[in-house]
Amino acid sequence: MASKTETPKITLYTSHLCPWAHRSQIALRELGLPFETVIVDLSVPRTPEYLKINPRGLVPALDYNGTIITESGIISQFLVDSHPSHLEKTSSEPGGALQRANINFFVDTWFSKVNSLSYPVFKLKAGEKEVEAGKIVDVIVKEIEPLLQDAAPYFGGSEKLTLAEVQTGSFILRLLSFPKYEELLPKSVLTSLEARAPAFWKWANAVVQEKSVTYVWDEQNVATRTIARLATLR
Ligand SMILES: N[C@@H](CCC(=O)N[C@@H](CS)C(=O)NCC(=O)O)C(=O)O
Repeated sequence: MASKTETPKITLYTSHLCPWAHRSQIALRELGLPFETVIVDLSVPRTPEYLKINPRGLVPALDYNGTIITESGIISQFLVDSHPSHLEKTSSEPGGALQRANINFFVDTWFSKVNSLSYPVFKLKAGEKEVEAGKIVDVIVKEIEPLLQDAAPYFGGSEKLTLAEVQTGSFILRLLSFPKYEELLPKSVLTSLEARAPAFWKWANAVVQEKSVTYVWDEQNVATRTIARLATLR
């Protein structure tokens, strides 16, 4: 592998529809690393070539100087560890171990408590979502809001994005965009979050303004395809 100062040769296997792959896109752009993009068409079976790259057949997969790394959370952490930056301190820097623990706790809380509630709500029919969507808001108020009290505007008082936003940003985009489509989430999610989780609301709205978060985001396309896919599941 290249030393930290050399520019690595990177290829990202991705789909711009996938929130997990989107995490890698955010990390690479925020680190300013040049990379090639290979779009994997998820609407057809994976090719034997791609299954050699990622035997699980999932995106994202990262080729970093010829070594393949998979699983989006691990890819982001690897990139951040290989290229020290504003995204996260190293564990040996003063305050680094604690910052890393705090970011890990935030990301773990988002995925274990909030994100896990989202897909069951998407799958319900429009008109049946209000109560279950309210539970997403309740969990954000209880679990996430206290962790963002010092956001300025980003996690832990950071002026710039951190690994916390890299790992969650693509899901924040969806949470703030999907209430525009009643087949996905009710509009009340937004009004409730603004009223009941002001720190989250301010933070989330800053996250979705960032170019590194939005540069591969095509809201209309993602929403339309998600609605179509959910219709086949019901
Ligand atoms: N845990 C994996 C999840 C990746 C994942 O679920 N990717 C989806 C697209 S969003 C995928 O590749 N699905 C394969 C398919 O739809 O056939 C990660 O974080 O990288």
